[in-house]
Amino acid sequence: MHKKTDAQPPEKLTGIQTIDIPKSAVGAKAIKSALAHINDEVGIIKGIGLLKSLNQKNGFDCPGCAWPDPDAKRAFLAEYCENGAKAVAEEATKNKVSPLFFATHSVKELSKLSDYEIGKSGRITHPMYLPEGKDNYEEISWNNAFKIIGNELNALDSPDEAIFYTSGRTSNEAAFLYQLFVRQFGTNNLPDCSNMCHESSGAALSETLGIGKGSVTLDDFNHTDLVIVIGQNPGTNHPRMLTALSETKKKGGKIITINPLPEVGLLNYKDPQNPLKWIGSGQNLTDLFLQIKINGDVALLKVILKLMKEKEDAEPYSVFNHQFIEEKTAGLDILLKDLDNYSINELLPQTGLTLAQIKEATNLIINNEKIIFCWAMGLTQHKNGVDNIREIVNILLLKGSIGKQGAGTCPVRGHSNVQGDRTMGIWEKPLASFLDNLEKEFSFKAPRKHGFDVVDAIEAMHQKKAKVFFGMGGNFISATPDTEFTAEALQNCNLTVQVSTKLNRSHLIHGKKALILPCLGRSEKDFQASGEQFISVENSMGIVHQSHGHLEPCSEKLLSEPAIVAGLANVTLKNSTTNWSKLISNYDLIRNKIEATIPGFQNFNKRVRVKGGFYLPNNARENNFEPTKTGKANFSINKPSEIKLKKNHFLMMTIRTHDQYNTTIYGLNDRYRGVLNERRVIFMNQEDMNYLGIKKLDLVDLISHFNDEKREAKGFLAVPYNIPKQCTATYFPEANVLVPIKSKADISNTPTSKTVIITIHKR
Ligand SMILES: Nc1nc2c(c(=O)[nH]1)N[C@H]1C(S)=C(S)[C@@H](COP(=O)(O)OP(=O)(O)OC[C@H]3O[C@@H](n4cnc5c(=O)[nH]c(N)nc54)[C@H](O)[C@@H]3O)O[C@H]1N2
Ligand SMILES: Nc1nc2c(c(=O)[nH]1)N[C@H]1C(S)=C(S)[C@@H](COP(=O)(O)OP(=O)(O)OC[C@H]3O[C@@H](n4cnc5c(=O)[nH]c(N)nc54)[C@H](O)[C@@H]3O)O[C@H]1N2
Ligand SMILES: [Mo]
Repeated sequence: MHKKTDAQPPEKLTGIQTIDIPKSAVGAKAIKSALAHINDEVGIIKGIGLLKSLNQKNGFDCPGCAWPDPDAKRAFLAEYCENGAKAVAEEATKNKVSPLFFATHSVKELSKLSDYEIGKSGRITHPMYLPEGKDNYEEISWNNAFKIIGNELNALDSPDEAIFYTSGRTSNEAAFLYQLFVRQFGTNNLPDCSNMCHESSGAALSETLGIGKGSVTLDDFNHTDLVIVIGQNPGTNHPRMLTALSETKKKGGKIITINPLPEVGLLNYKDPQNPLKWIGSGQNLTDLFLQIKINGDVALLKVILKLMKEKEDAEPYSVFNHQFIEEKTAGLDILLKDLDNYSINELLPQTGLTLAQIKEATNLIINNEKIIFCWAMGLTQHKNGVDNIREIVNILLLKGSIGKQGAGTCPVRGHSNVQGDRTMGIWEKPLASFLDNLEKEFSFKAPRKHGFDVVDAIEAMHQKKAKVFFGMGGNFISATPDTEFTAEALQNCNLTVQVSTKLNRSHLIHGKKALILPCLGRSEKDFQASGEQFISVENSMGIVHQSHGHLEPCSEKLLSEPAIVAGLANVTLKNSTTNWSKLISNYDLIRNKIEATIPGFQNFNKRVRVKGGFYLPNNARENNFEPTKTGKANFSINKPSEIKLKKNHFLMMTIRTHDQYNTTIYGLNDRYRGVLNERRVIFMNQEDMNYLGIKKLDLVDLISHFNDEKREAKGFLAVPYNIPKQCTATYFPEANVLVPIKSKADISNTPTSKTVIITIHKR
């Protein structure tokens, strides 16, 4: 077992209060909470100014989630949510982390702080350098910082000894330049947060439908019969999605929710833009709630498939869309044959549901044509995460529920530009056609060998096969699994570099030498040689649009992310024929290069200037599945969970509170789950607590079990909760130390952050 180091948040408890779980989400409390965060971090006048331009067509894109904005009408001062307001407050904070701050706080001292305290320190104002053996970061000039990185990179035996990570806030323009620099340097080692996020969705959807992205648009929610929200908590993580679901309901559509937790936001909703509705009981969103056991989804979807087949066998043409299946799909026979290998009675216990409940869901699917499936991390972060999503596709294909209005796939993305970064080539497994285009446009030989994803990158650093880590945004140590193992990996590096807006733990768990490069945030103005610039992003539904910062940068020393890449390329690449300084003088020039190399960006500079942006091509949306291997939409064979829990073993999922953005902790409350002022909690079923002799708020230690390995996280308070038996929940990143590096999804290699096997030990 690893010992506890500064890589983990401190064990300190903060004084828990438990309250009744609210009956509805959003409403007046959400507005109050948003304004409180804005007031504390930014000040109310500047804050309101900011919110006014958030998600407006001439404003800036919310740095929160990737949920799309309405195509047409946008409410003044209202196209944001409580958590979007918190995200903006966090970036526009008055607090600054200056060279004086670093001079007076050593790395060791800062590591003792909680993630909440670290984040509240504020925005980083100057490039900072931690020389080997020193305790404090020191101010450094941009030129010298670039030289240090360039020297380290060029001293490597092979370009494959460097890792270039990306988090999903990076703009299209910055991402495109960044991957170009990395490939001219000579490697495809471009892991990104997607590897820990929707990689399972991308893998499943590309194979079955020929595109790794979702197929629906926002408008489809106005035309659908049935939305199934599975493994997702939009009330917290995509609050504006509740508005879309509310529209579905108003138009007579139904909603099924599949989740181990009765998440408040999905059950009842009060429209924040309609204060008259704040009083009263709100709108019930969910028609049918299936409280699934953790990782019981394939079993559930298989029972549904079997029930559909039974009905179709009994009454041919009553369930399946034969015309669609014949014209558009491949592999139905194999699917139907495979279903015979499973019996409903064997599958049921994995779900924790009754057959009657599943029949009710199946009837809704059978009796409706236009079906949308929405999902997020509750499906992707399992060993069979890819199977989860392919099984969803099987249902949609049987019904012909794709490529038509009101129907299709909706993987709800996390970071605001994570989808765009992938479109721009941030991928360790680039397509050959994309590399061909880059080679032609930029006259260089692109590396063809696939690079490391997140998990492989950690293993490579651990084995000292990789020696330089460069992070374009994000917080690698706190976002990745197996915290202590990953800390050793980073500490093995000769140099770690973080391009960041705010202080985070990845600045404190570092290589022999370390650099922090402070960059502009989304909300800030970006001036280059030709004048003020805007950037572009792609949302969850494939709309590319512009984003314009409105605030003065929090420090004169900040550079934009594209400028940082250009600075780095200029000192590192000896034979590049690319004029990096010219490209960043006017981002239109970068966009011209994107147009020249990536399909779907014709007339990019013109179309991005049209208010609201433009849709990228999407073959699945257009009912065309030619890009798959068979040229058709593919049915697939999928495996239910293989986990067999021992009697005193529990499944643990690591989830987000209502007061965090991934590793950025806005506050210590999880209002919708009735927990205030504490993050070190474990939600448990009351019967399991009785069985273990644990009472409410008893202190427990958690040990995870993987093969013969054990990992420990100490000091959590047990909270009885409405959760299926043998299922538990803790918060990320506190529990990441328990996620084994080798426990990952088949095919997508995504860490299994939602299925960790643990034992619970009362102090
Ligand atoms: N405010 C805010 N917004 C965010 C983020 C944030 O941290 N804060 N993060 C952003 C990012 S990067 C992402 S990827 C998304 C994440 O958005 P979500 O995926 O909604 O986030 P999680 O908290 O991981 O919640 C997973 C949900 O899946 C359920 N679940 C867990 N295991 C299972 C299972 O086995 N089966 C089923 N059916 N359900 C399960 C959990 O109970 C929970 O409701 O949100 C994005 N938006
Ligand atoms: N156990 C567990 N682990 C998980 C998950 C889980 O559900 N459970 N979820 C996974 C998921 S879905 C994801 S997406 C990853 C997230 O992994 P990351 O994307 O690596 O983490 P974030 O917390 O989003 O990164 C926050 C940091 O980004 C920097 N930042 C913010 N804005 C900008 C910007 O505009 N530019 C730059 N350069 N930097 C900026 C700030 O310094 C901030 O500290 O975590 C994964 N890890
Ligand atoms: Mo994510």
